[in-house]
Amino acid sequence: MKNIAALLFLTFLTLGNASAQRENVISEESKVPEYKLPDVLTRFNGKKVKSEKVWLKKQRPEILKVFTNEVYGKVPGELGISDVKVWESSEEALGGLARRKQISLFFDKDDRHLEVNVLMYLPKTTEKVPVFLAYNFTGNHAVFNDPAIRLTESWVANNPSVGIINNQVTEQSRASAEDRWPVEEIVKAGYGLVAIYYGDVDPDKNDFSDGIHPFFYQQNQVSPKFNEWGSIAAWAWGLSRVADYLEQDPMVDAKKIAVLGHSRLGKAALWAGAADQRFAMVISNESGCGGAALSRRKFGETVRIINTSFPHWFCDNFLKYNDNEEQLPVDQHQLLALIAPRPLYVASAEGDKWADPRGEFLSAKYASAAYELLGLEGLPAKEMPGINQPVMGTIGYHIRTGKHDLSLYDWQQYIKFADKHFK
Ligand code: GTR
Repeated sequence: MKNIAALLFLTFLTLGNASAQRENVISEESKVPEYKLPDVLTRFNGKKVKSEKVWLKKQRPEILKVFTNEVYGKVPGELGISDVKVWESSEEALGGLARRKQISLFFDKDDRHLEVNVLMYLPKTTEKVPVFLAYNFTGNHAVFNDPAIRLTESWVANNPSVGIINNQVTEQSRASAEDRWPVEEIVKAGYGLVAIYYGDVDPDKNDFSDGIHPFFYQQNQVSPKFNEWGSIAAWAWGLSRVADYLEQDPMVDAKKIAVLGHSRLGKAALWAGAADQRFAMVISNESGCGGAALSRRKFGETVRIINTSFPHWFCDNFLKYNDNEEQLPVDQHQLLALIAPRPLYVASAEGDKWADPRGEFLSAKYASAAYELLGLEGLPAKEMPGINQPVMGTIGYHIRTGKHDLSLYDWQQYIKFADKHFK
């Protein structure tokens, strides 16, 4: 029952505002316009990138700057963790299989305070463990059926069918997203799961008076400047702050953090991985437009559609590219190239046309040039692999059967990919 309710809610989220604009949406390959992608190894001044040094010192920073100013927006200042509170820890989670730890990270500036709750399940070993770090959509209590998990007190989008009323969760909300988080499999495979709720950092609504954004406002400022961060960059910033904490946690191997996200949170994971090279692995689960998918294909969700449905996700400069993707100095394969040389996994689903699976695959394929320049195998597939036939080089990719979701199958591939690169 809970699952059906959660599915209806997600369908609502996905169809939401965008449905009105879907009439002209491209959903057949034959309708994709001709397009020319910027080459990953050609600089904006036209010169070719031929060495690792030029990639690292020139091309990578230049591409990063364009994504910062034109797409996601720059973080306007610095703010570290003011305080850490440990709520509880237990050696008896999952029937004694795992450690559970719940902490809060506090951020303070002037009279503003922000609290980010972190839930961790870790394998019980004396060694530091590699972890998957991932945002969830409705709070940590939704991730796993464990009465010890604190209910989030943050604003959450209403969904009465899982007990979210007046933007507050209730006991009924517990474990409502458990299908997405195979905690036991993750822990048994030797990985920790570090779960955070994205709304702790910035509630997902077109309102810049809440979350982290106002911490950096100058006098009388009420929203970020045209080249400053939208919500995706704020969520990415939050992932980096959690990484700051993980670097101090004696149980975690902070050199092995795989940052993972589904859908809009996949966009945030990719941007976090691009902007912060401490993330040793990046996993994009069906991140689509503004994530792994190529914008110039205009297949499924387009720049105009996403900017209209979610005006708060990107920086205001990104509006210039509504129906004007060709003028974007970059495309999303260059975002993926920014992850090099670190392992990157891009996943699609057959039933998730909105996210343009082929555009996600091609993006991963064209990002490979950066990996190859650095002496690594990029994506070991020239053509799109068949359904449920994952490929794994330093870039991994799969398209699975099923709908837009984060499934056990997806996790099984991510665990294999982590085994390949972390063990
Ligand atoms: C959709 C949006 C997508 C994707 C998805 C999600 O409505 O169009 O870009 O982010 O939401 O996050 O579930």
